[in-house]
Amino acid sequence: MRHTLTSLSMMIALVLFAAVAAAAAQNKTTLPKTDINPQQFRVIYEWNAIDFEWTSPEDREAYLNTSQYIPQNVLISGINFYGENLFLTMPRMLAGVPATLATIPIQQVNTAPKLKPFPSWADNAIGNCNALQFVQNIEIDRNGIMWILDNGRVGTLTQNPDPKCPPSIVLIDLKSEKLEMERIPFPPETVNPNTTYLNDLVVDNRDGDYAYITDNSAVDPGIIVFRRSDKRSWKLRDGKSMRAANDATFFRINGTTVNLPVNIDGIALGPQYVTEDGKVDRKIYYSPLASFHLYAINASVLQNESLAPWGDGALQPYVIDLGTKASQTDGMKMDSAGNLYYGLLGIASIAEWNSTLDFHVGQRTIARDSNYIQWVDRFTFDDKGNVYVIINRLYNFVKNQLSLDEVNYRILRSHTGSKSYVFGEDVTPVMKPAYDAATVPTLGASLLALALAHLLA
Ligand SMILES: *[C@@H]1O[C@H](CO)[C@@H](O)[C@H](O)[C@H]1NC(C)=O
Ligand SMILES: *[C@@H]1O[C@H](CO)[C@@H](O)[C@H](O)[C@H]1NC(C)=O
Ligand SMILES: *[C@@H]1O[C@H](CO)[C@@H](O)[C@H](O)[C@H]1NC(C)=O
Ligand SMILES: *[C@@H]1O[C@H](CO)[C@@H](O)[C@H](O)[C@H]1NC(C)=O
Ligand SMILES: *[C@@H]1O[C@H](CO)[C@@H](O)[C@H](O)[C@H]1NC(C)=O
Ligand SMILES: *[C@@H]1O[C@H](CO)[C@@H](O)[C@H](O)[C@H]1NC(C)=O
Ligand SMILES: CC(=O)N[C@H]1CO[C@H](CO)[C@@H](O)[C@@H]1O
Repeated sequence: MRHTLTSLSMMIALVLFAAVAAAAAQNKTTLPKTDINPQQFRVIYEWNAIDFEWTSPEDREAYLNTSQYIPQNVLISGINFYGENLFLTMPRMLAGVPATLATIPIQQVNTAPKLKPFPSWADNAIGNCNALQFVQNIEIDRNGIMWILDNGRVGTLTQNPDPKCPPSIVLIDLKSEKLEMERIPFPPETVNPNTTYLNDLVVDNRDGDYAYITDNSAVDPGIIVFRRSDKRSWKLRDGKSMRAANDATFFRINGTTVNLPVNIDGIALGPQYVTEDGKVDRKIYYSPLASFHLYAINASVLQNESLAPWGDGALQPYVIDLGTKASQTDGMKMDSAGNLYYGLLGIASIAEWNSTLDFHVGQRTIARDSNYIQWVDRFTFDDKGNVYVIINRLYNFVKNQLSLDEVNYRILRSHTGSKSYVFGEDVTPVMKPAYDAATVPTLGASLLALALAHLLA
């Protein structure tokens, strides 16, 4: 056995003071040393290759025989948490991925658990448009609704990507026994099934439930907004902040260099706040994979459907460039207090930003280790104050240089005391009267004075 419990519980010694200086040296981003509050990440699961809970051993053999299961082609990418389980996504970038969504127990039973397709094997059947085809990421909202992004198109890393089914949002009520899937296809005029790449999403449980979805399509990147109450969707574009930046497409990791000119990718949602005019708003944060910048935009702007027909540039007046990071980032996640967790791919690090502080000074590296932190893909929180991180060596996967003799996938965990942004506090708008409030007291007072004057007369 490669994986002993000793190696499992071994702490990664990766708290860094030196890394902060190194990160700062890469750019002008200053990370204040005094702010460092080290968090320790542990490896809780690790796999050389992903295997599944099969109906029978013959089933596994049949899948292997027919190349419906090719172990080196199964990459874990997304992660989420609900109840007793972690949910993992396996995007079908190559052939031989038998299921695209699966669970493992959150309670550790062994170090490399087999994945159980979710909701079932049948619900993961390729070519059946009532089943899941290509899932890169999911979100689970505060009401226990799972929001699944199904891109519909499989084989995205092959010569002939195949749009098997329409790109869709699939909803499952995790509180129900039956776990029925409600599939809501995107209209092709909003989301082109031949070119879209539904990458990641955040869910905003206000005013009819919104999802803000990153589409890192190579030809038409943007943010797709979906409103659950009336199932409407629209797409908003901004080339400047949503396309890959020329100076950020190369990734040098663990001796390997890859060129990934990938557009808008990670997305996060900030806490609710009251605006100057008394309304409630939130900030959406995003970054292309190939970019050193973090961008933000007000949710109220994305909710404005009438901006969609304006095309590229419509969002430009509203996009805020918060500044640069020390390296590129794939996934990111915000907690309910507005702390953003994100990876810094080129420097094998995990970083945190308290969004109440200026981005230039508020970032800090919380973990760095070139052996264990090899491509931070996605994050999630559980209900006990832990943050989980998927590490998947994506650079090896896309270069087809995976070795099944090594650990390729890990899940790290750290106790931070935080919970997901979906459980953030609800704030109420400040009610303001329709008339000019400032003049009313004056008017009232003078009327009263007038009345008194009459009484006294
Ligand atoms: C460093 O920061 C400058 C100014 O913010 C920015 O123009 C540049 O692209 C950044 N470069 C890197 C490598 O982060
Ligand atoms: C898989 O292939 C082997 C070798 O051809 C064969 O012996 C075996 O019966 C096959 N198994 C199944 C379940 O089809
Ligand atoms: C997608 O490609 C198919 C086949 O080439 C074509 O018939 C269809 O019109 C395309 N859809 C869109 C929305 O471009
Ligand atoms: C939506 O955008 C349009 C076009 O810029 C603008 O006229 C309108 O006021 C906006 N609506 C809201 C509710 O912000
Ligand atoms: C976004 O919201 C903030 C806070 O309410 C406000 O100050 C800012 O003007 C808004 N930005 C845009 C571009 O609407
Ligand atoms: C974030 O910064 C604010 C303002 O400095 C501070 O009150 C808050 O405690 C910080 N949050 C965390 C989790 O450090
Ligand atoms: C060149 C290089 O850094 N290679 C390392 C890649 O990662 C493996 C596993 O952590 C190391 O053993 C190599 O030394």
